[in-house]
Amino acid sequence: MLTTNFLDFDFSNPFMNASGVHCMTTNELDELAASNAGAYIMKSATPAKREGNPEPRYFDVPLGSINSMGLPNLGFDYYLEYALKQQEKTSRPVFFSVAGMSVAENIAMLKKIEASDFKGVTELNLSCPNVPGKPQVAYDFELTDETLAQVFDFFTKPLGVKLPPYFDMAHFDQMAAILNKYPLSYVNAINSIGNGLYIDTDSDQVVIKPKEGFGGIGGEYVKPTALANVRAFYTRLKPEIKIIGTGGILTGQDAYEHLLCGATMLQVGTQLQKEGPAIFDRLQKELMAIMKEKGYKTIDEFRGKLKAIV
Ligand code: RRO
Repeated sequence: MLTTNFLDFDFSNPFMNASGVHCMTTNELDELAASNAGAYIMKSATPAKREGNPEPRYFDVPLGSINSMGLPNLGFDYYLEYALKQQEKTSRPVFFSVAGMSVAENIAMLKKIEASDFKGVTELNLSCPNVPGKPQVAYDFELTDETLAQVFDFFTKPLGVKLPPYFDMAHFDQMAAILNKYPLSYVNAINSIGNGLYIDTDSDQVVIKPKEGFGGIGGEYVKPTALANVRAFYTRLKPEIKIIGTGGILTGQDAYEHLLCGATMLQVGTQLQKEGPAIFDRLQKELMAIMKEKGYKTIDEFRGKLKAIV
């Protein structure tokens, strides 16, 4: 049984797409809605439609992927309209990702969500690594604090934040202390590891065009960093703030590890891009096989129960 209670809703299973993958158009979103994913999230929206960076801007590599999409999306209104239409058909909440290019843009979009009939979950993406000249918000602790202070002045619907990976215990401590000040519903760890470089030595060339080949890394490469971030926040955040684990989930085993670290929902990016929405059937089968072998009937029996060596 993979049923997962998250923000007072029972999802049939914890698996979702990671924002950005298979969720830009209503066509792709309809495919996710029809798949066996427990839930799905839409592409991060900006107030107006954006073309994003020049192509090629996404490249699959043997151990993962590199991308510098640059936030291409069809604009806030497109996604709001889709979500409002979907919620008429099902009680399962839609996840709405917003990624403004400034605090003012984020506040403007969140005010529209607050004022609308949207009944789903909102994810504030503070970690896009790919917009030239715009550093990731969540690497600026003061800006993150200031943004959340402004948001929670008026926002009352369920809200989570998408974080970039952190690599230092002091940063886990500092970011957790900021997040714990607010009535956040969840944190989603991690976004891609920003500004990696993949090289093709047949051509001695980079593989994506924007930013001279620098881009966000996902897939197998990032699992240990993702697990560390899930665990670090699970052990530091107040229990009301749940964790979505994202990064390096290719198999049921990877999913099991994220859950052991404390994740409640699980998002799949690179491997969904490689395999398509049928991946959700495979992941569920593989996770259930592991649980059966270990004698677990529900995820709650082992969530967060990672052991230290004593
Ligand atoms: O669109 C992108 O370039 C992008 C975004 Br907004 C993000 O949050 N993470 C990522 O790897 N790419």
